[in-house]
Amino acid sequence: MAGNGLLDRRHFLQGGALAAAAVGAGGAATAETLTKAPWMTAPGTPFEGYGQPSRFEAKVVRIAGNPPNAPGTGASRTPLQALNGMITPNGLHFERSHSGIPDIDPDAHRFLIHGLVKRPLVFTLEALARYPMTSRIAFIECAGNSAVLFAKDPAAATVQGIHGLVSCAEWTGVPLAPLLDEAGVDPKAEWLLAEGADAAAMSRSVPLGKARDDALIALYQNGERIRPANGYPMRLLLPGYQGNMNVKWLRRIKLTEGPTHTKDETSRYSLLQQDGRVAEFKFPMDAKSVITQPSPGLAMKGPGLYEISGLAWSGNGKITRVEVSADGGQSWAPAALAEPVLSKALTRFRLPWRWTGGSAVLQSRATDETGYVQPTRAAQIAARGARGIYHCNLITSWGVAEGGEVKHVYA
Ligand SMILES: Nc1nc2c(c(=O)[nH]1)N[C@H]1C(S)=C(S)[C@@H](COP(=O)(O)O)O[C@H]1N2
Ligand SMILES: [Mo]
Repeated sequence: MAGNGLLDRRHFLQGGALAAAAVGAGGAATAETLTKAPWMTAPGTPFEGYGQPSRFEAKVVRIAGNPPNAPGTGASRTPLQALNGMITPNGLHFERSHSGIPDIDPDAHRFLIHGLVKRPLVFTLEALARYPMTSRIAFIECAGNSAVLFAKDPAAATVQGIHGLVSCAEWTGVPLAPLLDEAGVDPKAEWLLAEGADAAAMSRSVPLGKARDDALIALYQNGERIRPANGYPMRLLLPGYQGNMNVKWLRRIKLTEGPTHTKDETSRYSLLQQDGRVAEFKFPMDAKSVITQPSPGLAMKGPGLYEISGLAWSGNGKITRVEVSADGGQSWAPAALAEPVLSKALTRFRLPWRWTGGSAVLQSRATDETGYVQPTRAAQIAARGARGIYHCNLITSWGVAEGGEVKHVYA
């Protein structure tokens, strides 16, 4: 068994383990023990056209940061500490845009496939929506997520502030491969350029192999039309690839011989190396995990049994293992992975922990089906230097102080 109170995951199933957490009702609890609440004395409110969360959840919101004098560019972050399961509700999916959110009229929008093809094709949304659709659950993570972990001192921030540029949804739409076949791709084409209909006309180069493998023109997000901020009425979904390549408001795919070297794959979203050179085209997001509960801002309420829970994901396949440490990485215990465990989707992990009331350093470490293991902070900085800030997937540490306060620390 791992040190500092980590328990085997079967512990919760053994009888009586949690009795201490329930309010002691004594042996004589009956229906009369419950007082009659005001909401039981009169009928509730009528139904709504589009539902909203309870007013008591008003604090569960994204936090937005926009650079001064740059309206439109910036990001908002998912409140990971307040969510459970693997799916991000649409109103809380993170947003990252380089030139604001365009107000696209779906009837006026057109999507073009051209370049090295036999038959250029133009689609209306209606025409596209007649093709056979598929659904898949996939995370999207901005390659700039968690970059603050390279800073000299630990950021005094929540899991939302540090890691909130990752979300996971069920995306439904038309696979790209049959559309490419219909256009008739020239054998010389090995890449494509995908461009958005925002004022930035943001564009990225995508290898044709990925486009044929599992690329989707997504039209729906968790069952409803994609939200404006996430690409309405259509976006390119490239499961597991860095967020930036998942071009929103997709208007054009151009088949090309080689990469186009657009602004967003040269000035950004590439990896600055120790020697000052830049590694372009690192596309999949490597395996990563983070503990969401407890985490900074969620103080411990007193010694006893807790469930440590968090999220793990890999752009290279399924998560096969998540280990948790309560002693800063000296000893590890395997967490339970909640089903379904899907390739390139967020995976929820859980592990019971008996907190004695003393200090602890909580960490999680993910392994994916390729055998890749999430690195420590020291290892990632040693391998890369502190300037290659994209694709940061190093192990995060939450320090629990005596008294229960939880803070981001470097272990
Ligand atoms: N057209 C367009 N597509 C875009 C962007 C953009 O600014 N314009 N931002 C990219 C970046 S940097 C990221 S991380 C993801 C974010 O997707 P989301 O806003 O749906 O979370 O969209 C990508 N697609
Ligand atoms: Mo991004």
